[in-house]
Amino acid sequence: RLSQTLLTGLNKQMTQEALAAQTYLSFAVWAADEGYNGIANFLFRHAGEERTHMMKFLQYIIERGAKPVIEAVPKPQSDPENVQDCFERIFQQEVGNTKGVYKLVKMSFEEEDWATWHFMQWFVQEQTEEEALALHLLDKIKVAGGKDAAAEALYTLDRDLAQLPDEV
Ligand code: OFO
Repeated sequence: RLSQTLLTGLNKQMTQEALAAQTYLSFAVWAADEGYNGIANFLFRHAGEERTHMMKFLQYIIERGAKPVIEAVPKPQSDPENVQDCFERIFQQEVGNTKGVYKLVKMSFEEEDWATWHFMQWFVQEQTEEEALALHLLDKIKVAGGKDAAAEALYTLDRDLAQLPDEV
């Protein structure tokens, strides 16, 4: 059975994933409003991924015979200043989420709860991919001129992000 400490930790991370989904959602709305429909599309899809992560935690807690608690989700951040700021904040959010994931890996290791340790490995891999993707996009934006990127470069990025393949 899950210990109370691990249950609290997993539940907290579940809420964190819900917050990540809300942040992607609110940034997607911002991008759509600014006319970046490809970026908005990418962010909307990613909001869906984060919700899937939230559900993974929820289902795992149930599977282990415990009861998840659906908490209030904090308000997402205010709108980004520009496209570079948008992806910088996304990267920071992913870094924060990775810290939460690592904490759970450490806790499950210390408790010798190998089921939870194993469950968390998927998230370790996922966070590596998500941080790499956010960094890759940030590099692209920086090469294009950062916050002063030319309209043409942003147009290309916007078009590319509309086509980026989905992954869950
Ligand atoms: Fe849930 O993977 Fe990003 O945060």
